[in-house]
Amino acid sequence: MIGYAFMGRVHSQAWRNVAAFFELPAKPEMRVICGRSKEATEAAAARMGWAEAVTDWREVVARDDVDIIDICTPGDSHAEIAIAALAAGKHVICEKPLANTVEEAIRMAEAAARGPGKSMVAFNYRRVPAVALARQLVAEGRLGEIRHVRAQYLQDWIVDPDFPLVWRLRKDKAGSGALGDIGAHIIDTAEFVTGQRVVGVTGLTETFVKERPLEGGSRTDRGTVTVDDAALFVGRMSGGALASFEATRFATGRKNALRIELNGALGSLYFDFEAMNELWVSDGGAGFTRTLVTEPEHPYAGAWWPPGHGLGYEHTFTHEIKDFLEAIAAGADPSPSFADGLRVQRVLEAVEQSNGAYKEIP
Ligand code: 4PW
Repeated sequence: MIGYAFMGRVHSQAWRNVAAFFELPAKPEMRVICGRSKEATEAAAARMGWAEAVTDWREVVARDDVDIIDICTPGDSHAEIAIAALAAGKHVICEKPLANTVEEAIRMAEAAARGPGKSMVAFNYRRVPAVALARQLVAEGRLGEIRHVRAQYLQDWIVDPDFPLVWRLRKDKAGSGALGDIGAHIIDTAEFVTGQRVVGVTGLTETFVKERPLEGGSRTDRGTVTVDDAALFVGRMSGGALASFEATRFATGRKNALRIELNGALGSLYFDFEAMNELWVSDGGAGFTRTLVTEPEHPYAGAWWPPGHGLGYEHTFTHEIKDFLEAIAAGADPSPSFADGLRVQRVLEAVEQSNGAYKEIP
């Protein structure tokens, strides 16, 4: 694993626990974790269950006793690490968004297509049982032809103008702001649940707080925010649906509200990650009915607790690692692929470039 911060921690717990809950074709061994600070990486290895800690990712990629590379670094290093790992014959799982630019994502998708290693981009919300169930209902035709996709990802962790200029607020590290960090998730969720692709978009982005305190500096020591705080865009899906997307870190009171609502000719469904064990479905009659997605026959749910006991954010990563390992063992292509990640990247770029199509109302 390369990286040990937020994503490193949540991926680590997935690698640690996956074989305890799922029957797997092979049991992962947590061989080595890599980070820039020796001391912090050693502490992370001890805490999270990695056998060794190193500070040079090239050393990890070159090792014969490593089969899989898990990239949990900021976006500016995804392309270099993933392409080197694939060239060394490793399987690669990479955090989202796949890259910081379309050009990088193209090179990553090309490297993935060359193989022989398998690769996956970590859009973990596909592995929420309720989201996977939503996809099943759409595929079974329960909603009929889909007319509307309404997707939102609402957070509020940077509402305070004195929140520091962390890497997620720097274009050189993160590529974009709310757009790529959380907008990428709702693009993928919309495509996954509907089975349709986003084929065109127009959108707006805004940076509300233009300068923030530098990390580790005083409150008066401020730097420029180089990414968007919020992004709104509308688009068309390949099956004819109209879609709207909203990604913001300024939705005061909303912590991690990834929401999607679909309206079809026969019915609708609604999901909100802040109540992630629930799926709301309407057959077109009076309102929506709640399904608690914790029954053994629901996607992934049978491996865990008795009905009603519920799952959390971390389980989505365990499901992701399980699916990745199964695909590798079967010689199949994991999903979502780097090619899927590239497509999302193209949507993000199109949103950023589309401001020209916006007409101001006098
Ligand atoms: O991938 C997303 C992150 O980059 C996460 O799921 C939530 O939003 C938590 O942090 C950001």
